[in-house]
Amino acid sequence: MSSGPSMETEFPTARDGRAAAHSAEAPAASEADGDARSGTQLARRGDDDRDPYQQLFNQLQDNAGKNGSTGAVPRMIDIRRQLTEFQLHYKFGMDEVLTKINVLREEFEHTRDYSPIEHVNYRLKSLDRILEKVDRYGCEPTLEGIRGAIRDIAGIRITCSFVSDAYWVAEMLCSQPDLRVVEVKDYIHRPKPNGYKSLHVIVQVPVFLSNRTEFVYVEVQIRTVAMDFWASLEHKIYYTYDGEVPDEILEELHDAAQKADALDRQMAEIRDRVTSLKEQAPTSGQGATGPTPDAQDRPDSGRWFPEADASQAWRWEDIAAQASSSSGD
Ligand code: 0O2
Repeated sequence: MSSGPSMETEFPTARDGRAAAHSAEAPAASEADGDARSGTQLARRGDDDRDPYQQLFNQLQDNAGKNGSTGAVPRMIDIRRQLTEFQLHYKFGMDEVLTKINVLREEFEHTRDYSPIEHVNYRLKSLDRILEKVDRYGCEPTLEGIRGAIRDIAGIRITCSFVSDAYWVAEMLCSQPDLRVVEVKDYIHRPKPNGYKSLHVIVQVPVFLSNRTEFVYVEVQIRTVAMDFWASLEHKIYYTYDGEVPDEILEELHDAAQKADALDRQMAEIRDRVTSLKEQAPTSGQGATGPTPDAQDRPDSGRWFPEADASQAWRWEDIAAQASSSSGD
């Protein structure tokens, strides 16, 4: 069952120097999270060593012991299995959402003149980046802690032509009954101080495993081509300078963000003008352009499909008929 966007609270420093928005009531990501206390105890055991890698490793090693793995090699194999399983569930969740997006995309491509979706990219966050965030958030470096607090391990990015398309796509996704909408971060309406714009929808998707159902967080970022261009460059610059971007570059980036915004507005205006001109234009066969040409005088579709007006879809009978007529049978 889907729920509305949740309340936001503040978490420590984000990349734009501001506190990062995070859900105050992040629900448990999994129905099978099990006994989170075991993870907490292990994290405490590593209190004198705050390295999140070490703490996570302690937990995995402990789990391996509980699973009956004895000896260094079986333990290492078990640890690797735990990590692979953890990551796989995010991949499964991401695949589920990607399928939904592809269904929308193909439906638009095949049944309408226009698709609001331009490109789709996706990624799974690396363990390094996950632990970096664990450190920044100050959450437990355990599988349970990570599962509950880090919600962009599975990330999908949808690029659209227009701002209105971004909201349209978000609406179509959020209305799917099997997705739980956990939070919507509208950085289009309220850009980050550095100029970052994007619509982030955090959902939980059910993943049906052999013995249980897990609800996995997937972050879907939806933005225009112009916003994406800006964000990709800013991301590279941010990492080039290891987060310490000089002020003049930050100013230039901010200026570029405003230009990207102006471009989005201009493109939307052009689209609106073209749409209204199209609506005013006489439809073929009804006026100034003269009568509808005979099927054989029309471009390809006319030649292939004598009843082209009835359907744009390829029909086997038409293809067979065309093939036999062109072979002179
Ligand atoms: P990557 O390489 O995509 O994994 P926080 O991540 O703590 O700053 P929070 O609340 O966890 O913030 O999530 P938020 O703000 O929704 O950001 C999640 C993702 O959005 C980031 O993941 C980026 O992909 C993108 N993002 C957010 N802010 C910016 C920004 O200012 N510039 C750019 N280019 N992208 C941004 P990662 O983990 O930072 O990066």
